[in-house]
Amino acid sequence: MQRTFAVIKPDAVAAGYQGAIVSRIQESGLKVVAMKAIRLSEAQARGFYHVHSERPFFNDLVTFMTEGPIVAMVLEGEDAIKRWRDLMGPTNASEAPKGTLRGDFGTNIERNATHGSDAVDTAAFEVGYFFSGLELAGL
Ligand code: IDP
Ligand code: MG
Repeated sequence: MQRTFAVIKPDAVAAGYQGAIVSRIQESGLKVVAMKAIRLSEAQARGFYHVHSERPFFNDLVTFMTEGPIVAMVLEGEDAIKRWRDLMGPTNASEAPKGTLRGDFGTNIERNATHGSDAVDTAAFEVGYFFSGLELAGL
């Protein structure tokens, strides 16, 4: 069993795609073990994406991620990190195949509907950044 961190980004929440995206997660067999809607502050978004702080798109990314509420989730299943990345599709939503979440619900390389951890260590950091132990217990 593995856990990964997932986000429905502000573009997809504003468009009302939360329900469809959660359905696709559940249909894939991944279990939603924690979920909350929040609006990130600028500092919180910068902290979440700190690995990208030197990238040219960082400031735009922070602006995007703070423009409205997000839905943060912890997903569980065998090989959950890779399975969630596969369900999302490639980063650039304008090139993502139909049938992937980014292909179906995203717009472009920035406004791409969803986030997913890319490795065991980033999943651990991201789950802990958004959820306390109490919020993860008992499910
Ligand atoms: P990922 O979300 O597929 O793991 P990353 O390279 O980790 O992709 O980038 C994090 C997020 O930053 C992307 O999901 C996207 O929203 C945004 N992003 C990535 N590359 C670019 C870019 O070249 N221009 C604008 N935004 C980008
Ligand atoms: Mg990434």
